[in-house]
Amino acid sequence: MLRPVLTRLLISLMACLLPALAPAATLADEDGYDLWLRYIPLEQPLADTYRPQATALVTYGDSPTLKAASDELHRGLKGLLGQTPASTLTDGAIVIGTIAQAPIPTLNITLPDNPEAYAIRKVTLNGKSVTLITGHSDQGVLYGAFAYLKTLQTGARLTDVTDAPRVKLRVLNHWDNLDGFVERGYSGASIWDWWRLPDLKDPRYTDYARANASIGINGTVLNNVNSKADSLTLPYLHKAAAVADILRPYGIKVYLSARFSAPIELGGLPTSDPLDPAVQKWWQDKTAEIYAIIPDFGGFLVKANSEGQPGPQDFGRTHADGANMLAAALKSHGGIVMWRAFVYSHDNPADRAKQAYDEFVPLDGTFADNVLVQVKNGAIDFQPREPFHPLFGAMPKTPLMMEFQITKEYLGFATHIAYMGEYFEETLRADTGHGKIGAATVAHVLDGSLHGYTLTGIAGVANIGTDRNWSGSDFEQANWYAFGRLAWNPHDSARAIAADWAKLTFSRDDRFVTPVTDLLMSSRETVADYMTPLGLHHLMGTSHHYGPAPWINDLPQPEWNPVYYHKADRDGIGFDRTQTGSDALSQYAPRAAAKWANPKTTDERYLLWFHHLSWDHKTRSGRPLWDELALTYTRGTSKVTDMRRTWDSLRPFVDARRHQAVAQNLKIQETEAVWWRDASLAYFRSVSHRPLPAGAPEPAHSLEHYQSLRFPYAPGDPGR
Ligand code: GCW
Repeated sequence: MLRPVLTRLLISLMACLLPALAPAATLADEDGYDLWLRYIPLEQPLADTYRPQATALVTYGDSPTLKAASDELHRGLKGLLGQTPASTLTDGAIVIGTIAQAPIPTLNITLPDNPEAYAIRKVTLNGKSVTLITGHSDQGVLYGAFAYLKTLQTGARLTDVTDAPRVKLRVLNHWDNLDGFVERGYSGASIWDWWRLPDLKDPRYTDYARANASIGINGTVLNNVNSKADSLTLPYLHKAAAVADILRPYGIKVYLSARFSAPIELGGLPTSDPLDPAVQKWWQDKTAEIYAIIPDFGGFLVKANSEGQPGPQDFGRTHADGANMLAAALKSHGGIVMWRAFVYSHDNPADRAKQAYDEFVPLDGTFADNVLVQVKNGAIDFQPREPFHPLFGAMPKTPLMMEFQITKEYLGFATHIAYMGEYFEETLRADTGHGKIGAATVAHVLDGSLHGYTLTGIAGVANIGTDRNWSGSDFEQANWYAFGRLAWNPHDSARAIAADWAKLTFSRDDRFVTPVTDLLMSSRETVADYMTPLGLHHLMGTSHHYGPAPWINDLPQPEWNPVYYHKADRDGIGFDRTQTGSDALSQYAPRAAAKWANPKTTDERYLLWFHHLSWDHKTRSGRPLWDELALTYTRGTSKVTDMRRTWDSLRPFVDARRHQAVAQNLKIQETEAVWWRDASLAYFRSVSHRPLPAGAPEPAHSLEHYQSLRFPYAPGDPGR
């Protein structure tokens, strides 16, 4: 009696499992080079009316950008549908061209008033039923082509689409040095082979351009903000021009980080005082020289009077004096200045979190109209969690642009999975309190709608290098992808973007997409839990920023020491930024500040950022703060174990090579999460003198062991 039941059970179990396991046999190994542009054959028919027969692809107009669009569609359609389209107008054809290009005006398509807008429409042209991809500009058409291919690849239903970016400048910042080293780079060396440029025409540069254009990125700063003046010399300008030539058809402009002291270092002038006429002339001549070589040069990014970099304050001038001098040189050429607000000073005793606001708010309204002030997402430095920077919303007369960090200096480098899309979204959706509820988020500052900025921008510190998979790991690609999508539309959904990325990069199967999207969406919180729980910040090792070192207290600048940030002692922990402390809270508009003013009502993920509290402080769970801290660390580590399990269960949907690569990283992440927990708790226990609560395991090693660890060869460390 039992046997047939068991057999039936077994058969139905197999029936459930087999389809799930089926894909594995057929999945060819991939190395990640193709990113989200894999164009592998569509495994199931698409039901929608836009499914191309791939009979034809017709281009109206002729330009390098239209050629790039047409090449991409050829490549995509051939890969996805297995056929190379012809070029005659037939039913089912895809037609591309700008809205002004005959015969497209006859179709009366309307587009938003934005030069980069595009539309995809099912239309009848010369009696043929075709899919039209059009835009005001060739660049718009290119974006439409990528959007069309994305829809095919994700298996979405293609209805009429009209879209335009909400932000003008969508820019990558490479922290790449001229010798190939990438500051905070975890994916190999710089992709810019300055030595062999300008002769080198690396096909990788074209693929870089394709990948960036596919997510709407339209600018790239080639060199590190900690810059060398050499990048402004003629030979290096020719090298940058060679890169610009390759990127141009893809609508990507080249920018350079400019060293403020270049007039002294290159020009032999005694000063780089921005009010000195000879200095002004030097920059005007230099700028003219650049435009003669790179006619569509984007402009300069400047880190000045920050972490030892030269700047206008060396001559008693302000940041605005410095930015405006460069802006004047760029103005007639159409260039812009991105002036960074990442400033803090060792001789300023004020809370580091307050210094940029104090310095820049008084300058509001004094910057030239081709200057943007580039502000990091938070007031300290790309920590696993930071409240949004109080400058957002506080400079109504100065376009502020965002600086996100795509490369994960403080979130486990390229090894740990931490989906930055979710982090970016958290910042973008934060209510600044500087306007109507629902219309005054950080995203509304950036898209210009809150203060009527006409110049808008979002920058991201790139995570791209020479690694075959570009970003140091397959999952790092998600952060590059999400950055581009959110720069295009800062109101977009990080979850929807994660799902798209998972489909494009691995599999469209729901049994894969749902768990991977969930994994991505919770991954950054997991990292915050095991590195910097409850609003702690800046607890990592000196210089390399790899691993925990909350005990460091002997560095010359106070704010370089983790103890400056956590202030833990026998009685309690946390940085009091309320009125009784540094009062950094007062830099926020009242509505935003109110959320964080009282520890009882503060979202506990920000608790110790704003409050110094007794170890006995009762948290929302009812547990005392000490226990809550220990259990949050522990929760973080067990969530990494869950991530490993999830990934293991997804083996059938991923080629063996990439599955294994990710699995190996997750194993490292699990080990390092435990290290973070154990080292941090061993230290905080030595300060609090409290026993670990039930559920928080005893650290594997002594505190002295963790304190003795050294990492002289950590990647990306500028001090090594
Ligand atoms: O996050 C810190 C980094 C530095 C970086 C600096 C900055 C480019 O540790 O490596 O320098 O910020 O943003 O200027």
